[in-house]
Amino acid sequence: MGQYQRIVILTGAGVSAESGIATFRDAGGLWENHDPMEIATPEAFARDPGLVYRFYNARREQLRNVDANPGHRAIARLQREFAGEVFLVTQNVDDLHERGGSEQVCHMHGELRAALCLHCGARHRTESSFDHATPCPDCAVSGGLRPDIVWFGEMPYHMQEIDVHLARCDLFISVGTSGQVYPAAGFVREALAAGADTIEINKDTSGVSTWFHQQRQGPSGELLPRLVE
Ligand code: BV8
Repeated sequence: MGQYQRIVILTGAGVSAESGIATFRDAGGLWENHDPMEIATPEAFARDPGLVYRFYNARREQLRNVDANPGHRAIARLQREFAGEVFLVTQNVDDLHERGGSEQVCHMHGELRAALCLHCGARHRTESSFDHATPCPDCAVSGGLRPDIVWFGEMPYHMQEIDVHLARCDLFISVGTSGQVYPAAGFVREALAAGADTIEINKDTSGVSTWFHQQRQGPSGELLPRLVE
């Protein structure tokens, strides 16, 4: 890695899968007989808020029973020890990168541990379940708290910051993502346009594998520590 100055790492559900968290597509695609892709939408929240609150409360609850894995810890070590710059952007909404030791984590799809009040706009950290009846800790109004998660059809967070890092990186590493969801799936092309080398780590191939100079196939929990050592 010594030949690089500025690394961007993109992670997806495959990195958390090593901690036992089901990915979007490997989980047999159903949760309570619903397609997660159908639940992670503003329309689903408007149509059946209880289902959407239950979906995120269950996933937030699951965080109590899992821990960061060697893949998360390898990324955190690289961020600490690499002489140049490492920018970590994740599609994952769990807090496993933070629990693996990463201090800089760009959550482009939001976070399970955050709630957004639609009445006053305040964002709150929360490890507990909440729903329509839960009053906002700031404005005390109930009925306005939603998961602070970027749903399909909503603009991902921090896009300007991400684009700046992609435009100047010399190495782009994508780990554990199926390359099906945009704009994240298009980041490799931005990195290539910047002249960066590109490496994909995945247990299979992805929708964008052909855009990578290197494809390393296998579990991220094994391949990331090898990449970083
Ligand atoms: C937007 C939060 C614009 C929710 C998520 C048609 C064409 C192109 C694009 C679109 C289109 N129609 C609609 C769109 C846009 C849409 C999109 O891309 N849809 C797809 C489905 C076609 N995108 C959006 O809507 C985005 N917003 O475009 O906004 C805009 C512009 C202006 C103004 C307003 C709006 C917003 C997308 C964000 C949605 N929210 N997450 C939640 O978590 O509940 S996305 C969701 O999918 C998760 O974040 C997940 O991380 C992400 C992507 O999935 P992956 O992480 O890749 O996970 P997946 O299960 O798919 O794959 C796992 C991979 O890991 C696999 O490859 C597997 O092989 C690998 N793996 C498994 N185990 C391991 C492993 N690898 C290594 N080791 C292992 N052990």
